[in-house]
Amino acid sequence: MGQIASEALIERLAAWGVDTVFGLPGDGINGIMEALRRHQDKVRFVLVHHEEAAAFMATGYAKATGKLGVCLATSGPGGIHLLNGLYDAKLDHMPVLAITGMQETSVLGTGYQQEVGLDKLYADLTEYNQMIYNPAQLPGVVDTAIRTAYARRGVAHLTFPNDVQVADAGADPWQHVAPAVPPQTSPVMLPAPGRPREEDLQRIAALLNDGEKIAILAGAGARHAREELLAVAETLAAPIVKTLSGKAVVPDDSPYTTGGIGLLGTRPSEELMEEIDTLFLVGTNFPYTKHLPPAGQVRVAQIEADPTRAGGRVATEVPVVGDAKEGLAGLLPLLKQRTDTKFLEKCQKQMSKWRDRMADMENAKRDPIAPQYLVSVLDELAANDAILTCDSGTIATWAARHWGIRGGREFFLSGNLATMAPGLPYAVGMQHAFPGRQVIAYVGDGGFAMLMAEFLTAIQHQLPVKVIINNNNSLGQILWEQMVLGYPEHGVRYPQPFVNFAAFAETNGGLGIKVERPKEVRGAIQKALNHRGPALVDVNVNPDEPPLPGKIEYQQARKFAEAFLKGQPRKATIATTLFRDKIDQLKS
Ligand SMILES: Cc1ncc(C[n+]2csc(CCOP(=O)(O)OP(=O)(O)O)c2C)c(N)n1
Ligand SMILES: [Mg+2]
Repeated sequence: MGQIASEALIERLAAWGVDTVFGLPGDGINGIMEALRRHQDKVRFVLVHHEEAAAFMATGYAKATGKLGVCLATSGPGGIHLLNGLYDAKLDHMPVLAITGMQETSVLGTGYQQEVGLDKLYADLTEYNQMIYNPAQLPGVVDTAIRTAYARRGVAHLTFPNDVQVADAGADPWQHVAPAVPPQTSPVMLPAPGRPREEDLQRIAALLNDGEKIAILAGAGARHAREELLAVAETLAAPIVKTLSGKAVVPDDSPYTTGGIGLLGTRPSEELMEEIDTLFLVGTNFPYTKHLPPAGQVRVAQIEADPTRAGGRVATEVPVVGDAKEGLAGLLPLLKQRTDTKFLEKCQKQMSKWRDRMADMENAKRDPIAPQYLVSVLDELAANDAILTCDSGTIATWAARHWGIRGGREFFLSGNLATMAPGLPYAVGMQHAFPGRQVIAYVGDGGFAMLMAEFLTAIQHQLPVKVIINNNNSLGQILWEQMVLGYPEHGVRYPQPFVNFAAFAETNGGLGIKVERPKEVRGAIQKALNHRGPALVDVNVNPDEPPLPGKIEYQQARKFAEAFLKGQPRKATIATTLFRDKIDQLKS
């Protein structure tokens, strides 16, 4: 049996260290599937239920391992389904290779069945985007695609017409005119030198050494620089504020952090931004600049890996291009040890008050179950190196505030695309990468329902993924957003009764536990975490629990009150939550 061209693709993937491809077959990729079958000892194919999930799995795999994530979908609809997951990779700067099928070259342009110009469709998405017209392009363009995904930290796309997929490997059907063929290269990607120039480090040091009240804002780009970040914070006596994607950069119980920022952040982080004279951005492209001090109020220095993003969010006096870890290590000996620690101590005091306030909300006696209590139990019982994945929604607020990073714990969500539904597929992808680690998807009922079939993927691949559902029977986040605009909620609650996701898990061979009362929470979570296979705990939580900002502005509270006055449903139950105090304050 002679080799087919698709085998050159799979062999190149293996040479680059790819061991897993997430995808779903179709008549547009039968040749590629055959190549995967022939090389299953080198590259495993993970059969999923929805291509969007395959793209999230590849993205999650890349987020957790730093390695290339790969997904595969058929021509037309399969390629269309990949899009949302791939945009998550693009927006969070993850190296992902998407492979799609395409109609045979002989019918392209004839409006053939399922003919969708995926290369054109992906134009806005990709860093590298290429149709394979000729087997002679292989394996060279595969190398270029992978190298580009790594180098530009984004999505590369190769689309293969059916006839090219099954052509003889090495077939070279046309006369050559060009003086070169695409070369096969060494499957090695060397990251650019990460240490900033010495003169740039001197300039940052000068700026920071001049500061009185300094804060560090750290993002996902500093995830590998924990030790250096803490050492710099100690030297500068500066609190570290964390973006949501950067939650795992330093432990939440560190005396040097005031936790998150933005709507989901902490009050101390919000308040210190009003007080500082110097801001040091490390590995972050934090987009919500409304939560940062206004231009002119502070001096800003930055270490950022991507030159196109350095200095791009706020007026930055010293933007420096380089790797966070190497940059901070280089900076450390240039910094003066600050002896005045008053500002840091003030932040620490406020943080201690904030932690008490959060602990109050984790009250086990609140019934219906408080979402904060649910996460606090998960936080207490999960392993010290657990990975938590999360969806966009109120869950992100609860996780940001009540899931504690300690030890080797990690936290992942769709940072910049902020899409619903990646939590479960991320967990599946990450569990493939780390079979022995506790991987937990903490998701909303809305997001889970979108891609819930991937729980079947976990069962079928015997992945011990744990799913904890914050089931408020609504699109909770939007409900509160509508009210913050001053509008009574509309079209955001699912009709009663609450869906029973546990029954779905249980019927299909997973462990499924439905929880309705606070006293059942702890036992259920413990049982799920101890379970050797996939487990799901579906918890009915209080649907009227608002994810309040750390610091409520007068305007926000006023809009809430307006929504109440305009006929917000379920006023009474909403008002019996902690928000009641604020409404009372407004009335008086
Ligand atoms: C694909 C997608 N659709 C819609 C939205 C807008 N959106 C953001 S959060 C949210 C509600 C999510 O509901 P659920 O998963 O149940 O979480 P909850 O907010 O209730 O905790 C919606 C609709 C989005 N971010 N992504
Ligand atoms: Mg919900």
